[in-house]
Amino acid sequence: MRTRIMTPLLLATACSLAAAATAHAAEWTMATPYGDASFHTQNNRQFAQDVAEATNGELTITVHSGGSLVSHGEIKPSVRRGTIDAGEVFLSILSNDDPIFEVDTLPGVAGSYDDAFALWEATKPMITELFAYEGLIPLYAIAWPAQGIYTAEPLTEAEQFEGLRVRAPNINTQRFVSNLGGNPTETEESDIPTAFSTGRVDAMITSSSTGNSMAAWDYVSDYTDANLWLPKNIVFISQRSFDRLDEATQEALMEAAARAEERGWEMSRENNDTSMAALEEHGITVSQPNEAVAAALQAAGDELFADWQSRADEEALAAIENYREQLNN
Ligand code: PCA
Repeated sequence: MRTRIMTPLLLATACSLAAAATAHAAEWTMATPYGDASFHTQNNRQFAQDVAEATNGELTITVHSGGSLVSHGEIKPSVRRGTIDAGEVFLSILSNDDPIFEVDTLPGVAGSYDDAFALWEATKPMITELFAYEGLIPLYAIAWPAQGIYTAEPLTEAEQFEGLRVRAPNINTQRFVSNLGGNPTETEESDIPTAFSTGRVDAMITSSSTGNSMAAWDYVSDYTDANLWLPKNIVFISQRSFDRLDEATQEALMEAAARAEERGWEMSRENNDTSMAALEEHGITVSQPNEAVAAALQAAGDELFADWQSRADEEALAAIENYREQLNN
């Protein structure tokens, strides 16, 4: 019987092969502002696991949640610079770069999951092109459940918005609050508990999902399910990081991304159901806006849309037109 003892030469070859394999495997970092309780983060972790499995460890992605690695506003610049390889942001925080990024926070455009997905499909080419200018590749975008209003009292009259300090997740929602007569404050999701406990805000606009993961019942008593809009998160990577991967790994990554998008929209729907139930279980009164409140929301929304139209360029306006035509067919 031959022994398995390696000659020095064989040993050297084996070692250098192992070294080559190690040098080859890519280790990526991904930053998200959302915490571990968020279905978006859970989906991202599943995506990372799928990628590692599909590539036999050739590409591993470590997801840093809750803004622990990079703050929300710094995520896109960091991926652009190559400090990190991948990131997730609330798409509409990019509205200063281009108004197309905030179409999913406009009332009356897409008020259901199906419409929100159609809106994503209609705007994806333009968004992909804008990201490409910055050396970025979008991987997937996923809607949050519809946005509603959390208050510490039942919301029965439009006048209640006067002077109300309302936490909002982006500039557009802040404009909406101002149109209603309220005082908006932009606050990151992870800072919601502090904003309430230090008395900085009285109310907030967000989804059932964030209300649930941030334990809204500790601060407010009512959720007005106003179905304002279904805003999205977008996950993207650095083109440079992508180009360093071999073709098979690139393909596996894109396939896992397509699956993550499909799974994410499903998770969002399910999360809306479980979150609504959790809000009620914890004593939050969930209701639809009454006529007076609905009329005020509509008026504030119309103003918001008109303002967006005045800022949007022809390509963005055409994307919305296209989307509306497709809905009608
Ligand atoms: N949750 C995030 C974005 C929209 C949502 O539903 C937030 O409120 O910050």
